[in-house]
Amino acid sequence: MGNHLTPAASQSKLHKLSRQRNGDQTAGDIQRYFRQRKSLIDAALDQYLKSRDPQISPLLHQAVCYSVLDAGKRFRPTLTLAVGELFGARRSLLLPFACAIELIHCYSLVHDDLPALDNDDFRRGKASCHKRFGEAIALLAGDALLTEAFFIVSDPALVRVLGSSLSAQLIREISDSAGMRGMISGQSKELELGKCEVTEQLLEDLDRLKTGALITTAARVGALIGGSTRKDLDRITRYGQCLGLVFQITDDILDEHETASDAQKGLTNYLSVAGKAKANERVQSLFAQCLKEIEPYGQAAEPLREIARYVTERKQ
Ligand code: GRG
Repeated sequence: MGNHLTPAASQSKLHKLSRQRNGDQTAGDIQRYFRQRKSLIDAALDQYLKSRDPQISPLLHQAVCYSVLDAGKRFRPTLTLAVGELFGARRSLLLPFACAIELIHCYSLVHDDLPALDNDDFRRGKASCHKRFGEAIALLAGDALLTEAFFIVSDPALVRVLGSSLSAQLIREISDSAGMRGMISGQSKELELGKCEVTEQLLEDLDRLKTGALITTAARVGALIGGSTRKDLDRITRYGQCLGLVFQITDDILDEHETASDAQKGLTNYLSVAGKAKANERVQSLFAQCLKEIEPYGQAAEPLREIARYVTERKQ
């Protein structure tokens, strides 16, 4: 597993980074910070997925690796690392959870692209999993990714270090946000949108589940592993909730052309209901809320500030 970083070293690195943010090389430093986190996550994902267990069907293995490796922004696992590091969590404990959350995200993309749902031919700049491997294998690859996430975080060696109570809490939180109280419910509600009057509030509630739940959990997991206080956990939860909503609204804005053609088919999202000006306004106000939540952490929260800024201003 990746490099160990002790809580003290992690904090001092963050403080160093924060001090640098006031200097001249700020943008470059923060980019380096995120590039480093992404490489760590990519390396850990490689390690988890590339190991060749002879029991794994070669075609399934290929489809799983195809759907996860060598692409994706790794936004959710980066968030787990950044929050965890703020609270001095050990990176070796954060990485398995960060990777598990990314696997769940990848599974949701594979299943969402299937003809029964979004019917997308392309994902992450290449053919979607079902286009490359067929629907049956794509369905199984998604199932395998979801299951593998829980295999990784229930590793007895990890549970021994975290303690059974915290391990159970983390696993339950992840199941809760990915499952029928979270992401899946959001997706299911979206399928039913045509049956009722669609308001901005209704869409926000739906987006909080479909996209926001896993993002909020990605942040909370970092805080929980770092042993944050209840008050800090509540702050990070609110930060994650606002961030999740920003993520989905900016996604709707980025998909403006798709949104327009969806609207002709009677499909709605935040952009088509609220309009671009209001959607942008909402993004800015949520961004301000994100910043407010992490204000008490001062310079040490600079990576979280940059994550919020990145999501607010993102172009992809
Ligand atoms: C079908 C199980 C299932 C769930 C459906 C999350 C979801 C619910 C579907 C994924 C499709 C979608 C448009 C979700 C909204 C969230 C979103 C913008 C996902 C794309 O995430 P990025 O931009 O993708 O982080 P990368 O490729 O960078 O990881």
